Amino acid sequence: MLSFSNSTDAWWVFGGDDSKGQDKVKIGFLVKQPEESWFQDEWKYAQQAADELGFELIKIGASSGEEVLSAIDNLAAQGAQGFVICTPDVKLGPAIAAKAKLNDLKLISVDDRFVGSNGKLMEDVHHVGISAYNIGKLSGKTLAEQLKVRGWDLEKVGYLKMTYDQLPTIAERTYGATDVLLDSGFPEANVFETPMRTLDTEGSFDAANSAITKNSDIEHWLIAGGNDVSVIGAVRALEGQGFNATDVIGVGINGSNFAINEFEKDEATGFYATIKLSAKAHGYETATMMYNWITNGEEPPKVTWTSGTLMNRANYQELMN
Ligand code: FCA
Repeated sequence: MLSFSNSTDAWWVFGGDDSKGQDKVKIGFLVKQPEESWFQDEWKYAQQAADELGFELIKIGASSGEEVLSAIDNLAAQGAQGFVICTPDVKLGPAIAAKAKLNDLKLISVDDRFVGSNGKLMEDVHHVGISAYNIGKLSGKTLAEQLKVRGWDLEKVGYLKMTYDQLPTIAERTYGATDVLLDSGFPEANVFETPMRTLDTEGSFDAANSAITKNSDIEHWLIAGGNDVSVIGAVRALEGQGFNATDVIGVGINGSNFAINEFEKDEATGFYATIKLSAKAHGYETATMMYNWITNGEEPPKVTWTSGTLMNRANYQELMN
């Protein structure tokens, strides 16, 4: 019993079972930076799970504590049974967990693990995250190998370590990269700690700009950061000061559209490679875990760690799907 409405270009279903709509499983998926392509990918894959399993996915961008807490109330009011969240601030963990409990909503954190009021990770909240230190090491290994290929005089090479230490998963990534680079013989004196005020391209651009200006004797640059935007901003800052692909090796993490855009440019940029993470595991699988938990009482593992793969101009097309 379907009728088509020309005016809205939509299909309307009549005579359906009303109670069905109410019984439908509803799952929220909250992300801290909806403008970042990583989170758009997570949503895309979560939606794929929703379409396959027949639940309703409620996507919410929440970039402050206030937004997160009111979104949780809102989900409860809409009759959702659970949500997956990448929080805008890991210290909101206790407040988010309390609000979820109060509203009888199941909770899985993704990407950024909650930190309790005692400063420790909240291990009782189910979590899916990346093996941050190991992924950072892969980024450092890539930098070290490419540095050898270039054969630069190490005295003239600066390393922009783009940091954002308030987020543990990001800190572990940059530490992993730096440890491998130093182990490979890179001089400690040429490591430039470059703290970003915000975890986005602008934050990276601003932080890198001041580091580059202060070190005008440097001729070649390496860049590592916790994610792609942390490296892309620095690549743009270096371009602005006359350094291009021949003198810059930047390695990001995420491997979503921001990185692909770099690889698709006709001319190579200083964004040499990225470590591609599995947005599918973080979107499709977290949403599926939540669905199985709600519908079959199947509790997900307390913690799941995912890995990454090196992606560059040579293999990105193959790895895209
Ligand atoms: C954090 C970062 C994202 C992504 C994710 C796996 O949330 O901010 O860019 O790397 O971890």
